[in-house]
Amino acid sequence: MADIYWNKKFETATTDELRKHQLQLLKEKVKFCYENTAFYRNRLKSAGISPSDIKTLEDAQKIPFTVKDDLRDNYPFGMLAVHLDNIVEIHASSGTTGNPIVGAYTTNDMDVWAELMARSLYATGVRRQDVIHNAYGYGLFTGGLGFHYGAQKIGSTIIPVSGGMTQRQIKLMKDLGSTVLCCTPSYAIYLAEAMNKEGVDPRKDLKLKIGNFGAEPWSERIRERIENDLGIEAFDIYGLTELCGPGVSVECNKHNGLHIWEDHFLVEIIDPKTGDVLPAGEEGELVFTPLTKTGFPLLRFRTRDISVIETEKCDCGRTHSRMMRIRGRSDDMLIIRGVNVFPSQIEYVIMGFPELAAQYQIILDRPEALDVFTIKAELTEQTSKSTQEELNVLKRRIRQKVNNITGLSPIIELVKPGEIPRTVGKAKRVLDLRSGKI
Ligand code: DLL
Repeated sequence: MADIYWNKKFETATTDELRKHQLQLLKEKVKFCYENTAFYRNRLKSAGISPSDIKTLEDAQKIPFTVKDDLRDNYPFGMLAVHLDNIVEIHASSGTTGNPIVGAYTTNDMDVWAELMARSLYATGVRRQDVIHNAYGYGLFTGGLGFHYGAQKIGSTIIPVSGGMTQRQIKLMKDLGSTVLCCTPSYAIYLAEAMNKEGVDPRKDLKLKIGNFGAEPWSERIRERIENDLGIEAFDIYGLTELCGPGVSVECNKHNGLHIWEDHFLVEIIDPKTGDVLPAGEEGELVFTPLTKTGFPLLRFRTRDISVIETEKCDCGRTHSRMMRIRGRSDDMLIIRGVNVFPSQIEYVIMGFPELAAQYQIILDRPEALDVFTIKAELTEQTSKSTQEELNVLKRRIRQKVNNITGLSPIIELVKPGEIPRTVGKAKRVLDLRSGKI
């Protein structure tokens, strides 16, 4: 049993031990932020809080939230708590608008990140003897190097293939005997399609057994497709540049949520509208306070990611709280003719149709007063040979299913296999052409 944990002491600590440990770190972190960053000193002062006011974990709720715009406004180094000389690596995520979000790491931050990635990979069954095909992008994006550092800490063999050149990726997986695939879930689907086209049977021709997928929302149905098409067990892994990159939480082989490494992160779930803290089991926005970060510390960082926290112990023996699969981002939520729709709801419907491939796009436009909502979905090779009448029936069934979930009746456009552009990194599923129109 001990063999399933990378760090048994922390992964199975009692809740009491964990909370005590968190409180100690929280007190130190608030004091550290207050003393070392003008940003937090001002924030805490204007909220009338001094570090000595933090006496319990609940006292964290007195601290104002930090939001993405705070990071953008203080770009690039305004929130550093150490001299730049102590920063040994910098990553960034592009975001959608304005300045990128920068993650700056001290040596200590790098050690913690590698430890958490090793712990995460280990929880999914990765061991020293594994060969890891790492198709996350290397560079400013935290995916490539985050997995790299974790794999090296375990002592596995890492293939830093990065994104792109899909045919070569398949050849390398075959020739080098890769046992673990790490990439975005949308790229895993793309790889599976490409293998199919080239006549490569992953079950016969490859040694893959584990997949570590994250960096974008994906659904249970995508998991089923990936597991089925690649013959592997697929794990969900979560993280963000602001906190370290991947390695904040991961699924174990029970697949009932992602264990948040609570000895390094204090997690809260809030109502995104009111900011009120919600109890376990309720859906809301994830808020994290990294407890061990030193270069770029954050207090109560609002992620905009929507999830649910469960606190009861998992059958794997790990005691840390679990976050359920990310439902979407609060800023991803689409308002279509006044109705709130998450792209994940559409994905759920599309993935339920075996007649469709796993590629789709949501297109929103407003040529006149009303929103026009179109779902473009790709047919499989087989169904692309259907008659127009069969396709019309299929369209009606898809429209009905979307209507059952959202109350909206989109235009369904069915396109030939391969017509929707593929991405090697995060998928772009929504095309919103409405901005600036009426
Ligand atoms: O995407 C870090 C990462 C790399 C995680 C590789 C997992 C694997 P950012 O580019 O800063 O960092 O984007 C972070 O991506 O706030 C979520 O909205 C989304 N995201 C990350 N992991 C998941 C996941 C990396 N497992 C943003 N499920 C986050 C759903 C995810 N969304």
